[in-house]
Amino acid sequence: MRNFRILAPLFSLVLLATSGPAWAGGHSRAEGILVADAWARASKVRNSAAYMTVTNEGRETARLVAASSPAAAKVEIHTTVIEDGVMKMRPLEAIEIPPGETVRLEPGGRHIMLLGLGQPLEPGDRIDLTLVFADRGRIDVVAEVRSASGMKMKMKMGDMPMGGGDGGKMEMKQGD
Ligand SMILES: [Cu+2]
Repeated sequence: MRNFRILAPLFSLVLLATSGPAWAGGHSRAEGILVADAWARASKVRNSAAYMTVTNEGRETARLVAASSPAAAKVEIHTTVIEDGVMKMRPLEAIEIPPGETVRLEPGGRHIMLLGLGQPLEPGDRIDLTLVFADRGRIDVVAEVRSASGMKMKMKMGDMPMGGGDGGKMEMKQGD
């Protein structure tokens, strides 16, 4: 199994004990924010995406404004839109989580886009993610890599060739 931890930047607080049952499944909590069920889609191409749930346990709106990972050259916050029957991804400035609410990042919706992977993501791998929240600091998360075939996707739109697990078939449109 590959281990991306060796690439972790210095600011990473790496609590990733060794492998084994001690790992609790990608739950991290800080500054009134709980991140749970973090996972990333297995990919044999240069890009992939990570998903999770983010719960705001604070009294004010939380804003996820950036993310990074030692596993990818660039990490962006994306949403998914459908235009003319075609699924497209768009960068987002931020994801807002109202107090007391949980926002789910999931396939077909908002996600953490991993661009320029250093190496393919194989099921069972784990990657570090750092989420940056405005006014609340950073949260380090471990995302387990899962195969796309295990996803419960309901995206049979048009002739879009979903599935197959390479994650590289979505059309990307930057900006605008
Ligand atoms: Cu994306």
